[in-house]
Amino acid sequence: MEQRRRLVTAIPGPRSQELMARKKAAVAFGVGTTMPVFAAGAGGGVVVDVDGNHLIDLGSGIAVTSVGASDPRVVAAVTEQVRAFTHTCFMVTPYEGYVAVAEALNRLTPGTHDKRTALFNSGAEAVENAVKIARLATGRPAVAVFDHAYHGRTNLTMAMTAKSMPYKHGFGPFAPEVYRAPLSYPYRDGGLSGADAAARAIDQLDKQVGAANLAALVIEPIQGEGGFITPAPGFLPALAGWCREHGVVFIADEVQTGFARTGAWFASEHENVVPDLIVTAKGIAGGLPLSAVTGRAEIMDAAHTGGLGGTYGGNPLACAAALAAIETIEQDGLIARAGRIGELLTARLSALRDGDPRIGDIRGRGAMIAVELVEADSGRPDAALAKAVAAAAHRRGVIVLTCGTYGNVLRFLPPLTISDDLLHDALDVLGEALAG
Ligand code: PLZ
Repeated sequence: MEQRRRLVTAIPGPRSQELMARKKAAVAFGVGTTMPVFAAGAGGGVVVDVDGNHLIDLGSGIAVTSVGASDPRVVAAVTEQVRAFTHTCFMVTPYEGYVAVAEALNRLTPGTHDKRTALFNSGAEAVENAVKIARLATGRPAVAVFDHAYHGRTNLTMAMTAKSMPYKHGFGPFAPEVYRAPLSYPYRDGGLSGADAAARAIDQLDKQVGAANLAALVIEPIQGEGGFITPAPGFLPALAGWCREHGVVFIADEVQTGFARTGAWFASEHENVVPDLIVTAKGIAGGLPLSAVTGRAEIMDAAHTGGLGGTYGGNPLACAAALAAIETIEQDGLIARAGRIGELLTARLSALRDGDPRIGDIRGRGAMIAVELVEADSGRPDAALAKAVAAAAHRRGVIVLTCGTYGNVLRFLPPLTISDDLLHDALDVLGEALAG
């Protein structure tokens, strides 16, 4: 696949417009799309649409295709597996791939303690299971989550997700015993130190819930949908320390930050935090649906036989893809590559910020970088600007996503296989889009 931005029609082209009309007639209105184009192929750092336009991919299908969307090792592994068998159900007649993925996750996740893993299909399903396990292991009901958090769209994870529109609006009532604490948000909390922000959160949880009632504290080490909010140093370790002291299970939701994305296997590692349980999905399986809960054996094994599972959890095709994706990340040095992508993005975005007060903040780690756009005079979130810049980039052939509680954050999550040339071209386009 040619690794170059090339537009041969307007965006969207005629074939995409035809398909969009069919979508409108056949697909539920609630399922939205970021781009008005339909994909025909994807790989490296490029998505090719049905009209033959080559678009630069700065989204990786929301942080999924870290090894690219058609890595030959993933394709070969899945092809071999699909010929052997597509499914038996691990709970009926198990197969080696599932066990091998569990072994790999036990090896790769932070900490040298004895670990166990259970596999599921989606990030939300894994988050739910992590909470189930923590409740059983502790015998406690309550769950602590944070402002701006995103954990999914199922009933329990909607309760855990902070933002109402579009994720929760009208879909209640929500699951009980979920309590929200204030986050560390250096750009907007007056530069509160990590330790002070943690003390504020702990004080609130202590007063309003009580540690003795808390089964788990669930946190994204860098918030994804919430705006790539990167807590001040010390925030995560202080929370983890408090959890340890009070027998609260510390659960890192690394669905978006995990699997090499931030320049480490897991974002928790940047602050030497060892979560009790760690939730993974997205980048784990080269684009196939797979998620996992990995953690301390004594917590994971609290659940009775038959208490955890699901028809498709750890599907053999997804497991084959995951093993190939892990091998690819290791063989191709993609963790270091994520770090270099972060340096390039940060340098180019910093240059754009000089002289442009609308770029309020640049943050994130590795290949997970964002800019928060604000009104130049007031510093208020500027969602309209983010929307306009994203739309202008889309028209010029760059797939870029927005996020944030206020919708004013542009986020960059390219495949780790993208070339420097494509990144520079995309940043040129972004500069033009910002210039209006
Ligand atoms: N936890 C940290 O980022 C998924 C959501 C896109 P699923 N983020 C993308 C959308 O609008 O639905 C996510 C996440 C974190 C959990 C999840 C949920 O993962 O695989 O989408 O269920």
